[in-house]
Amino acid sequence: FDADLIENDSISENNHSLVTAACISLVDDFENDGGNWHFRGGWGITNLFGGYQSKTAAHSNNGVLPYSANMNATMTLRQSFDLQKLDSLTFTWWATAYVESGKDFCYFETSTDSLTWIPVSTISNDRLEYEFYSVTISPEQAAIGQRLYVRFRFVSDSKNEEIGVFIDDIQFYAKLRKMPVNVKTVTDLPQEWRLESNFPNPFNATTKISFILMKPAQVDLSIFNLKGQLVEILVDENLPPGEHHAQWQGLDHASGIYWCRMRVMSEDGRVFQASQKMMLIR
Ligand SMILES: [Ca+2]
Ligand SMILES: [Ca+2]
Repeated sequence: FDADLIENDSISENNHSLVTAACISLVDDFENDGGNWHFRGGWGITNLFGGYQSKTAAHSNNGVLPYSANMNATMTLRQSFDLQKLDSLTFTWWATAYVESGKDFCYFETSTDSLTWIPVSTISNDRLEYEFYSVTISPEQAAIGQRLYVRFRFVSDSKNEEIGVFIDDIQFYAKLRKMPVNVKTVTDLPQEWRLESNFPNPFNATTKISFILMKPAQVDLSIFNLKGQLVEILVDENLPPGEHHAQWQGLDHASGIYWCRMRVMSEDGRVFQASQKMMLIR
C-alpha cells in the first residue's frame, strides 16, 4: 500500500479552540501482487485482460475463463480498521463484470468479527467498461476495540458460467476521528457547519470538496496558493442547510500544495473559518 498521512487543521475563530483530524489514503492497483488480500476459493490476480488504466486486476477465478460452477470465492483484505478511531471509512474501486444475470453475484461485504458478513454493495452485471463504485461506512456506534473487516465475495450457481468479475484500483480512505486539543472548549463548538476533507487528496485532475450546513448561511469557499494568493472562488452564495459539494479542477494549475478556505457567516452575523491543505500532483 501507498499510505499518506494528511493533516487537516480546522480552526474556529470565535472559540479559540483547535481541532485536528487526519486522513489515511490507501491504494491497491494490483500491479505487484495480491499480497494485501487473502484469497479463498478462486480469486486471484491476472494480467491476461485489461485492468483499469493498466493491466493487472483481481479476477474472480484467477484469470481462468469461464469461472466455475458453485463458486463461493472470497478476497479478504488482510488489514482491518479500528472503528473507534474512525469518523468514516470510504472504499472505492473500479470493476467490470460478466456473470449470469440474477444467478451469479459479486458482493462487497463488511464484518466486525470476520465471521458474520453483511453485503453492502453488489457489482453490476455485464458492464462493457470499468465502472466506479464507492461505499462509505460511518461507524457511529462502534464499541471499544471493534474492528471492521472487508472482502469481496463471488458466488455462482450450478450452471451457465461466464467470464467473471474484474476489480482494480481499490482505494481505502479513512478519516480519523477528530482529536480535540482542548476538550473543554471543543464541547462548546457550534455544530452549525463542517468542512469535510476533499477527496481524492492528493489529486491529479479534480478533487471534490464537501461541507455540511446545519442552518442557512452565507458561504465563501475559495482556493489559495501557498503565498496566500486567491486562486479561485468556488462558492460565494447563500445556501440552505444540508450537505453541499464543490469540485476544483486542478488542470490549469501547477503541482503543489493549495489551501481550501471555507468562511461561513451565520444568519446572526457570526463568522467561522476553516482551512484544509490539498495536494495537486500533475
Ligand atoms: Ca491495475
Ligand atoms: Ca451460473
